[in-house]
Amino acid sequence: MNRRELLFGALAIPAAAVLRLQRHGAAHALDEPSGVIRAGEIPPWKVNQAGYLPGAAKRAMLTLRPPAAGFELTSAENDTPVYRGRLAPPRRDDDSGDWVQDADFSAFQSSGRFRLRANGAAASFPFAIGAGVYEPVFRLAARFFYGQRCGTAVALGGRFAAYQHPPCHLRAGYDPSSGRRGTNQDRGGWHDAGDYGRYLVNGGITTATLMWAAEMFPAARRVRLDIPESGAGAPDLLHEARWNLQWMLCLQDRDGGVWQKQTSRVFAPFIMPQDDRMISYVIGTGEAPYKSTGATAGLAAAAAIAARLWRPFDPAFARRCETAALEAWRWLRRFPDVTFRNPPGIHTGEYGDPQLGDERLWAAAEIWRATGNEECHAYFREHYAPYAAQLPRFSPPSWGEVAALGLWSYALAGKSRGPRPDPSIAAAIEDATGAAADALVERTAGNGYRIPLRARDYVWGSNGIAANAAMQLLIAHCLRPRPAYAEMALETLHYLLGRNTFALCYLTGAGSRAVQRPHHRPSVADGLAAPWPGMLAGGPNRWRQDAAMQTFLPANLPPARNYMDNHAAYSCNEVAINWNAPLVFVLAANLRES
Ligand code: G3I
Ligand code: 9MR
Ligand code: ZN
Repeated sequence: MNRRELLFGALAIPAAAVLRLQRHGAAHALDEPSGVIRAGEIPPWKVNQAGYLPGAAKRAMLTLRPPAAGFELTSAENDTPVYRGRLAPPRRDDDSGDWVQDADFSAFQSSGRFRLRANGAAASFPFAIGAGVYEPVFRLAARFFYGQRCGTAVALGGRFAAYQHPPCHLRAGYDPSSGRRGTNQDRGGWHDAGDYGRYLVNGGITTATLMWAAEMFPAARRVRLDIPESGAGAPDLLHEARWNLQWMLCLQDRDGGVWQKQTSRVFAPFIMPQDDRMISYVIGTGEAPYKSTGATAGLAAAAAIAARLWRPFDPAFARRCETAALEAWRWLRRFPDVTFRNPPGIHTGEYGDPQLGDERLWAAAEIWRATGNEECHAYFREHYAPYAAQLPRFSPPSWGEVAALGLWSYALAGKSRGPRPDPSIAAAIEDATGAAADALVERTAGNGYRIPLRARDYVWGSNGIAANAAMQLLIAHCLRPRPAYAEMALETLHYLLGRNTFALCYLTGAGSRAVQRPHHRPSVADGLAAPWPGMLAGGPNRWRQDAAMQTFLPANLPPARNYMDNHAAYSCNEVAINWNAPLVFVLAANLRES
């Protein structure tokens, strides 16, 4: 055992802990145990490191003992003060344990680069105020998906030219759990996360979120992402979503059902994708009907959205998607409740969901909206009510809880062309959505860092929960505009981009102090110092579901502090397509029109 593995900064790691790590199979990953963020190294100013919009509310947080009275905004070029304000009295943020003072400089609306200063504190990182501050961040976060492409060569180009790989995962076959045997030609899609698996359920919500962003925000259709399809006649963001959707269509069987995933049988080690020579197997439930309801509903919903949005650009592809969605629906009527658990011998991600009523509801809503299909409309009318009633109590949508997406799509249909929703149902959904959004607004205003997360939301993927909450507010804003909804969505963006207890930008490649060591195989294996850009880390997870967090983090941290920037800590520092997508959505909503 390497002596370095036994030492962790000033902390000596007991040999027993390292052994425990080895048993978990993670010791190889801990060649350089670092990434625990110590209180003394955290800057006192917490700002959105990417910047603020001139006309929007602008707040930063200061954590300083003893507290300061006033603050200054100074030019980042010559340090001239341009604005002075009073700091709010310190308030305790229970989830992080911080005493936080608000610096509100909303009244200052000029563009430029600035810093915040207060007596007794080092100056903040420089940040921009400008109408276009989120466009480069949007591009970064949206191009993440291109970097996750599987089965093809990837090259980020430009200043990221070093980030590239040749085609990967070209060997495909059927695992016996799929009910089939032999090889197949199923390729493409995106690597799900830090692993190289591809999963239908997660692909469904992710492609849907990106397609909605392209549909709802004209500016998001304009930004060029420099992907192979750029300039090919449709918005780049739609093309990117289509890349994954085409792979999802490959996983639909002739009977309309869809297999759960295509992965190797175990996770690959930390190697580049082209070096992972394991076969990517189509994996099923292990017994008839082999396909799963969650995967089939995910494809049905996403393909229905694609059918609707691709009609003007590529009618043939739109028809193919419509047929796939309708065939998936027929399968769902036969098999409404086939849950998925990993069959014996399969150890990759599960995305197993025991409750599938919300998936069926979402599929019905999207198919009806895309086609006017009467059976789907009837299904939706019969089943929506309990979900609408619970909406104000739901967490934001996630891979396992998609009822809200179905409800919103139904109500949003009233605002666009196509089949008309029943007005009383649409109104009930709008009411519930408003009540849910009001609760998020209230939580945001009451939270020290102005986010809607509660202590119990610091779970695996908490940053995804935050981003989805912001998306939820923006959808509420589309249905029933209220300035507070759009404002509070921005507050969560500030949190993700640096205005948090660690003064850490959770998006790689953005800001001044961003995540350095995410759980992402190419970032570890490529030998480059900086990780791949544009990736949102999972975020604080109070349950510490990996050996690195359990071993290296001090005991009894407040919920929001359960995070370390180490690639072995996959339960707080992995990246994933379904967390990046709502971030892209929120950034899309805040692009400048031009
Ligand atoms: O919400 C509950 C909370 O109520 C409960 O108190 C708490 C304590 O157990 O758990 C919370 O649920 C957590 C859930 O994520 C929240 O979505 C579970 O603990 C946690 O185990 C679960 O983690 C999932 C993880 O896979 C492990 O299955 C993540 O949602 C999911 O995003 C993640 O997905 C993985 C894929 O399997 C493989 N590819 C990478 C991807 C990202 O890490
Ligand atoms: O890399 C895997 C990641 O994508 C998953 O989210 C995580 C939980 O399923 O597992 C990771 O793989 C680890 C495995 O579970 C245990 N052995 C070490 C693997 C890499 O750290
Ligand atoms: Zn691949």
